[in-house]
Amino acid sequence: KKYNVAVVGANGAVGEEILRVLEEIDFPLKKLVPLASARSVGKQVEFNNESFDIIELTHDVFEKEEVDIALFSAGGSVSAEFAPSAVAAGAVVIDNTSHFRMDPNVPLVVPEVNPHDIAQWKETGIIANPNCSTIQMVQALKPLDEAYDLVRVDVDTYQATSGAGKTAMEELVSQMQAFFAFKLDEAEHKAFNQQIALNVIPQIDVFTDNGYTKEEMKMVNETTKIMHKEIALSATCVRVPTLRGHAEAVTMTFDSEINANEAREILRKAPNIVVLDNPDEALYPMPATCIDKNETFVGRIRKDLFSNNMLHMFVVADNLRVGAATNAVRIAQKWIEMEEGL
Ligand code: 11C
Repeated sequence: KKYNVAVVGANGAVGEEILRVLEEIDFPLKKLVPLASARSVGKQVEFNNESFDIIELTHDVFEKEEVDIALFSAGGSVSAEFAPSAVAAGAVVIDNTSHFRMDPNVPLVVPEVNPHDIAQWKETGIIANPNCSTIQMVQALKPLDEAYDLVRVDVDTYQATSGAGKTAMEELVSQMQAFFAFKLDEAEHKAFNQQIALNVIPQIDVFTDNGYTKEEMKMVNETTKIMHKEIALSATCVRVPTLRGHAEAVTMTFDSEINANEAREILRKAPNIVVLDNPDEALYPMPATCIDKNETFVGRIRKDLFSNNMLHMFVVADNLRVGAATNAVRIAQKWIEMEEGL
């Protein structure tokens, strides 16, 4: 069977990446339906070397285009308003925004971690895609949890500007240009509340009452939901002046003693994980080496100096791919497998 697939926000940073992933893999696509707001009508997106006109996102477009699978990536308020129309038209919605993630009736899925949760889609018609920084982390945590029983995670992130969308990437580039013109002090910032060029900002999204940001609390709450386990987790999320690729320094505490070599082998065998870990050759993951890749890269795997139950690692993935587009498409593939009883 082949499927009509709508991409909502088709010309956004994540939407464009969804098109690239659909091109690269053998997806049973009947028709692509690129949707965006009225502002984008008149623009085109490229798919398989063809230009497709963007179609305006309306409540009845899903029925009219006979959409089977709707991948939403145009912001929480757009999902809130239009996902119910897609569901009413008979489509399954795979939502990239945070809007439905913590709804107990909506599954929150990373296919390498909790694929069976997809079956819950029937309750609402919606499957939520987690936050980018959560996805790459839980992919690496899951196999280690199975081996050693994870009890606590402390994570510091180094998140690229593309996490905040295309305008945020442009803001970094224009501030760098201003720097080379000796005008950085006059450069504007809108996407971030501080200068991002030649800086790091220890704030992503707004602060909540407990002193942690929303981004940090997403990592706490989403990890618990995806892993079906209360894991003590503390995050410090930091925006850095890169364009793509989120990096994370992750410290894990387990209920049993760990062995770093064994942990490295466990990660080597884990799905969609690539271990890059050879200090002698300065081999470790970095944002520059993960761009356009669909795998999550792990390195700097080492035991804690003071505790036998603690392990450290550095995890890097393309936030627009693994952290958004690739995960959404993998959910769609799993959903198809389940629907077709494969
Ligand atoms: C960032 N993680 O890097 C955010 C972007 O909940 O889907 C993703 C926000 C989300 O800014």
